[in-house]
Amino acid sequence: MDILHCDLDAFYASVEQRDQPALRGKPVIVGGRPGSRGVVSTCSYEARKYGIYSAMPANQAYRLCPQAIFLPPDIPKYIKASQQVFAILHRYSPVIEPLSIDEAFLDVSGCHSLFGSSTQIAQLIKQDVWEETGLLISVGIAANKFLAKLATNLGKPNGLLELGEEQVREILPLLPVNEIWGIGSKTAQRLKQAGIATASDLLLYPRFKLEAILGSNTDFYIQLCRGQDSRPVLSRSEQKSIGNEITFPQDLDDQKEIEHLLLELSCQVAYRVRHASLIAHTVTIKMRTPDFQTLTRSQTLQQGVDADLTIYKIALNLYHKSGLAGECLRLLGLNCSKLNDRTIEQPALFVDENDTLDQIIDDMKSKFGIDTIKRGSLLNRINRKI
Ligand code: TTP
Ligand code: MG
Repeated sequence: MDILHCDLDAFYASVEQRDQPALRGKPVIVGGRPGSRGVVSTCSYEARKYGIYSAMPANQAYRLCPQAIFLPPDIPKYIKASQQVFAILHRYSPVIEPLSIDEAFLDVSGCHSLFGSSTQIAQLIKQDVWEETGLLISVGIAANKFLAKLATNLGKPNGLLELGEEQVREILPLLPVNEIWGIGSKTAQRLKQAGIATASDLLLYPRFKLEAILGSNTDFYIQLCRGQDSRPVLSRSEQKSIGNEITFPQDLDDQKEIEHLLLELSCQVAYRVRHASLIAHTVTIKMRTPDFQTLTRSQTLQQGVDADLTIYKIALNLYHKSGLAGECLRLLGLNCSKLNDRTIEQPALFVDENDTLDQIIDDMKSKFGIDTIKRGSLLNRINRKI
């Protein structure tokens, strides 16, 4: 039983209750305000008793519980808490797969001699998270990812549940299909129409008929219903690289124009690196000449980078030293590789004034869409075809 699934309880609402003691024990709803068209991001377990859940319209939540305390989300505060929690998880295993801001898988198969059994590791994680962040985290333990996540959900809140073979044999057959990881409400509805309400119903149903509902995922779901899941825990750093490239409609030899495009590529790639909570140790540029010769130039850095202008400076330097500056190109690319998790390594801040600007731009991009904001130096390219 080497797979742990960890998920903070009522995350955003718990952070608010932690910071404002008057809110503890009360129904707290984080998200849109009643009277607006907003929705509930999450709510405290006290509010869940009234039937309130994530994504419910705020107006409906208000009707169910008018005395609830509605709060707007404070995303920077939640990101800080999330980083603290992930730093704790990294103490107990190097093999961590983050699933969301408050949720991750850990493979602890290589960690027992250091920290004890899986249950002991789960206890240590819960204790550290509580003592250092004041938040409760539920942990599920099982032989694979599907069962570990199921264990967390069954144990919540403040859970620590190990699902051994015997418990799996008891619980799994009766598991409603909508609680099987990956089966959304529409698919669950179609399964129910076919008379499939539970995992055991699904296993008894003829495979060829099942395929009409589940398509190419049929065998995967059959395996899950048997309690089998062979997917490994994949840490983010196993993501090999993040990159972008542009093929020009016409060959381009204007050096200033190419430098401009390099800045644009740097901003796009750096944003994706930061968005995945990674930092890069290698920056590579790729250039293709009109006769289809492809040339790459790389720089590997001891300290990881993730800032727009830091990556741009490196890329620009590589371009100038490539021997192709001012030459005609048909393609330009930029790639970041040797990626590390940001929670275990801080990026280099040698252009630190850009960090704040990057953060503001990232915030706006995640709130209003990736194309809504650009650096002023890129503005003259907006609406122009590359
Ligand atoms: P979850 O882990 O799904 O929910 P939770 O932590 O609030 O509650 P629990 O795990 O105990 O069931 O999501 C983590 C955070 O992500 C949540 O606190 C708020 C945010 N979130 C949204 O903003 N919208 C959503 O629809 C969901 C599901 C979550
Ligand atoms: Mg959670």
